[in-house]
Amino acid sequence: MKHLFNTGVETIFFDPPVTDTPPEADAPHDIARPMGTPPETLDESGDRDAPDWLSDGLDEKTPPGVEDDLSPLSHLPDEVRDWLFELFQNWQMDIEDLRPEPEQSSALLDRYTSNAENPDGYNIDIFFDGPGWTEELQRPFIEATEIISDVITDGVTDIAFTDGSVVDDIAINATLFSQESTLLGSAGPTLLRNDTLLPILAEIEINTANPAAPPGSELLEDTVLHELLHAVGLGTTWDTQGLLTDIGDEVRFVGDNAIEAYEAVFPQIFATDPGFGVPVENSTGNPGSDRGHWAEEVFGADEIMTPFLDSGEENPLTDLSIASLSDLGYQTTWDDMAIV
Ligand SMILES: [Ca+2]
Ligand SMILES: [Ca+2]
Ligand SMILES: [Ca+2]
Ligand SMILES: [Ca+2]
Ligand SMILES: [Zn+2]
Repeated sequence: MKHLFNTGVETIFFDPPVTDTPPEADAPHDIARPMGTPPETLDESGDRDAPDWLSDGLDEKTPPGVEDDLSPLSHLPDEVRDWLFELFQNWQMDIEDLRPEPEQSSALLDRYTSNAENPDGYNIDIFFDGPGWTEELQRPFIEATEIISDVITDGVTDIAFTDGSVVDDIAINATLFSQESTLLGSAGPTLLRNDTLLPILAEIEINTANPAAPPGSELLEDTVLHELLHAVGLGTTWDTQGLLTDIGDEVRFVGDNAIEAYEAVFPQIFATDPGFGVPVENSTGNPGSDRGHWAEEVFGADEIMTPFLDSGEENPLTDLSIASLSDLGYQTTWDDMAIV
């Protein structure tokens, strides 16, 4: 497990739009962000508090028995409200004029839970932390968490912290940063379940100043999905789970489901591959990219979990990645297909 700590938090780079050229073997290190903490596992006693972003976020929920006052004037001081009502009565003003613009109301979220209508499913609780959030930036997170809740079909064990916070399946802290560079983002679990090694907590950071991936762009959407997949363990807990094999300089993913999907989704590549297992990236020289992605040289723009995302390409989430989630221990749509 000498590389155990390399995949805790990863970094991905954007390759220039004129691609087809393989990415630089030595990705420039000055655009790599400092690596975060490697994932820890919860100890047997489970004896720890939740991080502040989680417990604070939960505290913001309406306490039991207190109803939200949804009156459009409820946020105003009493005397202002009285004055407005007086105006309304005297001048027969339309109450609609006093309502805040719908756009400005509260579409901006502090927190979002995917697949909320099905608590038995895999629910991602994402906390939008720190400055800079807009609806446009939250939208791809909502979409990507719903995609993952669709492909991971069952929930996993609940985890209770000593301060009372409970994580149903996973809680993710999402922040933004702004760095005019080719960096897209980074993500990884920070706490794993001690038995299954499935993530309890994760962090994700997205760069909003990459000129190739501005807010609203498809590349940023792909980035968010890519990073969220890392947050649930894809690429980030492979080593921890013993799913990688080294053959010389080559690294292969040896989970049964992913190997089956490799043959099913990429038959031509599979047929000419003399090696065993799915080719894993090990040539970027960046500890955030190596050992935590499918090989760029092999899968190019045909898989979202390669270390470089391609502008103007679909960068699809394929059954290869979904099957690898089964190898981590999730129940997925790949299992459902395999049963048939
Ligand atoms: Ca659940
Ligand atoms: Ca659960
Ligand atoms: Ca790629
Ligand atoms: Ca895409
Ligand atoms: Zn990545």
